[in-house]
Amino acid sequence: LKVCVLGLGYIGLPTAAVIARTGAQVLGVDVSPHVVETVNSGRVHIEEVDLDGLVSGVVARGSLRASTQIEAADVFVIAVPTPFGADHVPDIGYVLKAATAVATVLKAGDTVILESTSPVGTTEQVRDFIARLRPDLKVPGRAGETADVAIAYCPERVLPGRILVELIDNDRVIGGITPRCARRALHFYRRFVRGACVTTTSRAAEMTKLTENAFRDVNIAFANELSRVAETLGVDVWEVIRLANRHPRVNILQPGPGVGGHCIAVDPWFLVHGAPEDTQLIRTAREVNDAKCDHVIARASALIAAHPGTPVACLGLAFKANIDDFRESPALKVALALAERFGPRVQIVEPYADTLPAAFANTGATLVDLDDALERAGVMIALVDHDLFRSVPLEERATKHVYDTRGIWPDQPPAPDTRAIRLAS
Ligand code: SAJ
Repeated sequence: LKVCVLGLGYIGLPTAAVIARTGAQVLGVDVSPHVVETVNSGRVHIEEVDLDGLVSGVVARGSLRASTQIEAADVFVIAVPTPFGADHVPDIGYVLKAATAVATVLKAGDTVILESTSPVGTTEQVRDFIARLRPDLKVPGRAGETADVAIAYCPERVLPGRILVELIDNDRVIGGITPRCARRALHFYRRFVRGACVTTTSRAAEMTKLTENAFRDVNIAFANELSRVAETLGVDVWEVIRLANRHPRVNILQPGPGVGGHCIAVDPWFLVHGAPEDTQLIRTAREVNDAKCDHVIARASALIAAHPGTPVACLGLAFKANIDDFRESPALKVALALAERFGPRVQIVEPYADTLPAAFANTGATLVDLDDALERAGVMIALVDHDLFRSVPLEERATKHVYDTRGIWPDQPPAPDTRAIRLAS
């Protein structure tokens, strides 16, 4: 079996490597010559648990290679980004570009699978696109009709940090343009997926993926809203959530400085865009989570301003705990806003960074290690729940003015002045 994976990012590269391990011949295609060169030398350009060993193994065995040029294959897996443009309008330009490339080498009997998170109807658009580019091939239309190629949607659902485990163990939703397309794609996923593979239509599969991430966003928004309410009422939100979660049917998520990453903060907008009149809750959840980040900036600024001249430690830049991914990170947004306002007073601790991101270049903020920060800083803003930060005992924090946006230190006595802080905005 020859498989071509388009896009060698956080999803495409692990997927290509896992398929290559099953013995298939895999070609990974990426627009970046740097990525192609890195993979061909058996190395990886992204951090993911155990990915380096897997990639070096399959490249050494000759089952995975990379190129900037597409080649003929039996199965094409499209795993390119689907960002949104102005006004949160989804941009499927990379998907259509990948489909154009596939169309140049597509032949009867092939299967095309879209994995990128996409607005409902995108897989049908890919089908129409291929039909226009390749009128010699019969694309799938109605159930029961024969077609030359199969086209399906199968969303990735893996969690960064657990990608290799979840690629294999998670259940997969496989949506065909027709039931035959779904069955062909199912046959492919069965090669490496241990979880259940459930077939449906491409539109239902597209909406399922968006629904999963919107569900999480709405639930995080609930927790973030509670944290604002608790602040106003002078109650410890972490305790309230712990207590409420003792109810057998209540399971509240954790408040934080906002929602980051490339998925949860983006995908709900695809639903809003698809049905703007019907998405008040989903849209509001997005707004609540974005506003939480601004609220944290205002509150942290007020705490810092209340202690003139005191060095400030911002703990964490990553978009969530224990990963090196800073994409769309609320922690980074908060730290940058504080660095821009308070300059060299701001020290940043991020165990997953060797240098500060370029955006901090002219702020005067510095990257320091945790010990230095604990020694010098009088104000501490905890932005990411990395294990390293959780491990700081109370005696190293007791004398500091702490704003713990993630609830990582339940034993931290509220600093007398944090409760009373008047918001700058
Ligand atoms: N967050 C909170 N409070 C929580 C949980 C998360 O503030 O209680 C924040 C995180 O700190 C982070 C953001 O939400 O900033 C997103 O983190 P996450 O762990 O919820 O999700 P991602 O973006 O790493 O991965 C999600 C997953 N989707 C779901 O759990 C429904 C993953 O399974 C998807 O494959 C991935 O999106 C994706 O690629 O779509």
